[in-house]
Amino acid sequence: MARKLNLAVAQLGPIARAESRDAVVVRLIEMLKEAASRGATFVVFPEIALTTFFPRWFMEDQAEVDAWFETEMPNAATMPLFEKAKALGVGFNLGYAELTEEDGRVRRFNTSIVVDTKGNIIGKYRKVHLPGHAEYEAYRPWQHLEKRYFEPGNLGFPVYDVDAVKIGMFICNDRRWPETWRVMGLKGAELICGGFNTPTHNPPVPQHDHLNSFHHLLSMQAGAYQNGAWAAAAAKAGMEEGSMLLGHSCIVAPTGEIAALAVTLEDEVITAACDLDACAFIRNEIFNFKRHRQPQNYGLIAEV
Ligand code: ING
Repeated sequence: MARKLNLAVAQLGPIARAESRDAVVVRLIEMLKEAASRGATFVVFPEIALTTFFPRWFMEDQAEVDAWFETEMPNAATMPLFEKAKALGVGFNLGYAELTEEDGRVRRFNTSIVVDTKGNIIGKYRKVHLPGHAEYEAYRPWQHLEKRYFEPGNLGFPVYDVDAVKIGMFICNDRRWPETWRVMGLKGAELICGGFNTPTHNPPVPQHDHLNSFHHLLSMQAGAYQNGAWAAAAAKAGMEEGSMLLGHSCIVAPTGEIAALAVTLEDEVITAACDLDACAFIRNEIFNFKRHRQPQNYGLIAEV
């Protein structure tokens, strides 16, 4: 009997700067219900899913910056989502901006969590690869200040057992880095998932704007295939406060084939019946790490 995971990806359309977390959570719950109606038991939500993508603005007042962060999870705004998911028996992956205190100091991360079908937070990931810049750059039509507002993640690339499925997370830019995928592949991830906010115009290299979707899908399909894992990415899509964000939320099979693809730039649920046993055809043969890898040649990859 094949081990099946009925998986959904919930793509968000634009979130206005003034849109409240409560209003966004209503949208998330609508998609959660749609996913459950199609039999999904796990839903992938976008990166920084509760608010607009605030790193597009230069802010100097720390209180103004911190208003975009969550200091606890769940909290008043997200509790309805956790409760509805538990009631429907659906787990989920959710991205948000995390403000916390660790080692005696305030820390700020671009974070995501995996929650099981009973509403328990099983694990957390903090975005390792922060794109963009830390200071105001006047030439840009919008900023991309993740290096200003977040620290690089300090949790590595964990893989968690979520209702008996091995799930690892990336966040946005992480998906472009093969190291992200390989670490989780080596840990036996069966599903590698996460959200993204990808402007279709990248000011430093506009020559590649027309390749935006290609690079996104190339990264997802390569990562899935080269590690024999199912992969899923949830976009925050559409024209958000003047910045057109890529859609193409997707579910990719361990073969690298696209199993589901979003076709709008709005709130949209895509689903796939993921045969987790399909990972084995890749993991036991072409990418049988034990039999084929030669790590004594790879040291340079992990050097600082
Ligand atoms: N966003 C983008 C991403 O890596 C980016 C940054 C935009 C990279 C356009 C390349 C081109 O998908 C985030 N949030 O990481």
